[in-house]
Amino acid sequence: MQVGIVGKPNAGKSTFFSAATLTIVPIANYPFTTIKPNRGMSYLRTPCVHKELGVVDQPKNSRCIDGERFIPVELIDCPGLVPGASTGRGLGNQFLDDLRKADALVHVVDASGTTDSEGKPTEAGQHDPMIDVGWLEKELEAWMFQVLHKDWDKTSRRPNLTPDEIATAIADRMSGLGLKKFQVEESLRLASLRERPAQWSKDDLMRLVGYLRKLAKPMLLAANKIDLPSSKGNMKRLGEGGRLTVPVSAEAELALRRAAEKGLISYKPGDHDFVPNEAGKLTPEQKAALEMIRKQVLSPEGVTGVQECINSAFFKLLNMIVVYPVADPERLTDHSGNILPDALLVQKGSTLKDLAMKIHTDLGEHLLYGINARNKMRLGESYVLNNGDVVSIVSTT
Ligand SMILES: Nc1nc2c(ncn2[C@@H]2O[C@H](COP(=O)(O)OP(=O)(O)O)[C@@H](O)[C@H]2O)c(=O)[nH]1
Ligand SMILES: [Mg+2]
Repeated sequence: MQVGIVGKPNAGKSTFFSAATLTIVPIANYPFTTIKPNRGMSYLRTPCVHKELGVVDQPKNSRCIDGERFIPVELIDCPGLVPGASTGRGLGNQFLDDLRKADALVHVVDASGTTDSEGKPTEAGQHDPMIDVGWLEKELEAWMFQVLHKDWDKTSRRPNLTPDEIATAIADRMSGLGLKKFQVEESLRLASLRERPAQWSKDDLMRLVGYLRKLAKPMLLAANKIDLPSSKGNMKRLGEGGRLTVPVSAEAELALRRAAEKGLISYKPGDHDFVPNEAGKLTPEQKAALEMIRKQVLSPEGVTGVQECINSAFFKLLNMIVVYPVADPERLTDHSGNILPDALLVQKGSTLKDLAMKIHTDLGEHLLYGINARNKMRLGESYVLNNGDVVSIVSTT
């Protein structure tokens, strides 16, 4: 699963991306250097189960710091969008390739209103960030509509199309944008479109595309530049309309991570505060800058919001949960004796069988049963996993 960072120029996408992918502690098995210029690894942060289970863990695929598990995830910094991008303005279609790969989107909005729709500076607070939310969603839908509409006459006029054939045809057409057939089926249902597609109006198709966007590219708003005073008034309105909205200061998070990387402060992504390591090491300027972050962001907001965006994208938009597979349910180890080595992300609703298949198809195909490491109860292959489950998988191999 990958999350794309989208928004207009100068909203703070690259600052957000740099902050989110600046890793304070490397994880050996992962290439933490940026994968491609606009790709990088970030972490999810979740309370680790090791304390509750009374063990000291030896994580392999993730890291555990002060009882918090940090699990690697992939981020894409998408090129900036401007109104009319779907008709070729700005970078135009270059965006589509990144969009295709993203399973969910973080829309970085300049909540301070200090840049216009094109990202050019305006007087503080002059631009209404709600306008940016509206046009960006419209642009995404315009793109999807173009893809769907291409060859639509030919597709829709095929005789005697069943609802299933309609869904297949649309899913095939839209597969380039990463849409899945089940998402198409759900969108058709929500749009009350079933049969005779040749008779669907443009409005019908636009309605369909609206649902497709929400299902296939779920999005949250990162209301950025919350450190600027003009953001405060806009925050409330951004939250209206039911969109998941997180107040963010990408710049504050970047500064905190850089200071932590240099060993100047103790700070983990998502912490409510930082602790200067040796006060003497901080220059007066650095000290003042960090105090400012505390005063403008951490004290009033609680956190910088970057970690919350990453967590929300995976846990809320993509409905992921964390499970800990182990080979030995008594000692909670893998075959090499590492305690709670892996924290895996799976979709809510996944079964034990799904987990086994994800770890290895061989394990999935030869699955006998599972063991819940907490109570040593046996689990059938259709057992639905819960967040924080520690399970051992027993197979014939
Ligand atoms: N005050 C403030 N400025 C920010 C914040 N995040 C980014 N910026 C500034 O906004 C400008 C554009 O940022 P950038 O990340 O390059 O935007 P992008 O074009 O969307 O990638 C830069 O001058 C950043 O320093 C923030 O949280 N607060
Ligand atoms: Mg940028």
